[in-house]
Amino acid sequence: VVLEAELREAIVKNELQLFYQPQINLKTGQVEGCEALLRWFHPERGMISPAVFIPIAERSMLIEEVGMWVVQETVNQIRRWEQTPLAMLGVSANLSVKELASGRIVDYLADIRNEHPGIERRMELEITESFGVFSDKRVFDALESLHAMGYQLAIDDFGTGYSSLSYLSRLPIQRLKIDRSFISGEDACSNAPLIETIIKLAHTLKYDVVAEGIEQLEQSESLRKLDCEYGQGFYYSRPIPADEFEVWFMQHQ
Ligand code: G
Ligand code: G
Ligand code: NA
Ligand code: MN
Repeated sequence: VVLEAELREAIVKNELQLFYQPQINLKTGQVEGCEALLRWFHPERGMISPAVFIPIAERSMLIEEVGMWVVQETVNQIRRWEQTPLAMLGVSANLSVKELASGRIVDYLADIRNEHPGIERRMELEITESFGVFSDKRVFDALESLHAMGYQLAIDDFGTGYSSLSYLSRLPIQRLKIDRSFISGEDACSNAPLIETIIKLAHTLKYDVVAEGIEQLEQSESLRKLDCEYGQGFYYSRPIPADEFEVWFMQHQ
């Protein structure tokens, strides 16, 4: 309860910040996008992970405030990168299914698109797969609306949730992100046939694949051989602040 009240304050007091992690085209080695990952710099407790405070925000409508802040800041960053070499990057923001179910974020993203024409082609929205969420009609309708507006949609942490194949094939999405536990987890080696199957499944459904959690060159090479389109992970870069990301980007080119 304390943390929830403090989080509400944190938005106003500017304690939230987005970090960015590059997404690499595995065929060309080029950076084609980045994922925005939320950080909370608490004046006394230091940096708090979204893994800690997002679940707290999700227990109340506070998640809507957080989500709208994330969307606005992602747009601001895209605009700041206009007229720079980073202008071609797609930027992914994470959205909680709790927000999609309430629908307010959908209206917000409609307004954003009116205010910033074309922004929907630069912005991708990542939604984490979790038990049964895509069978919730409100969530499905929200995804349909965002898709109709032209936003790119991705299912995050794929393989750890339980989305049924029948729903998966009907989602208006463009990408699946394979959860990092398959790539860099303890069982990563024995997972190779599973990863291959996930990639084939995604391609059958006409979705692109992003592999998360790439920590070694060999992992990126085996994924490329399996026709995985994109990769993300500590091997390329950890999530870093925008200014550091710009430096990293210029050196990577
Ligand atoms: O960056 P990493 O530890 O730091 O992220 C931890 C978890 O928090 C991940 O599951 C990630 O998807 C989630 N997360 C990161 N940023 C955001 C965000 O802006 N919104 C939501 N809803 N989740 C986020
Ligand atoms: O749930 P989501 O996929 O959005 O979470 C991203 C999380 O994964 C962040 O916490 C980010 O810091 C973390 N992450 C990104 N790349 C790697 C990696 O190569 N290895 C590990 N262990 N974690 C990673
Ligand atoms: Na994500
Ligand atoms: Mn993920």
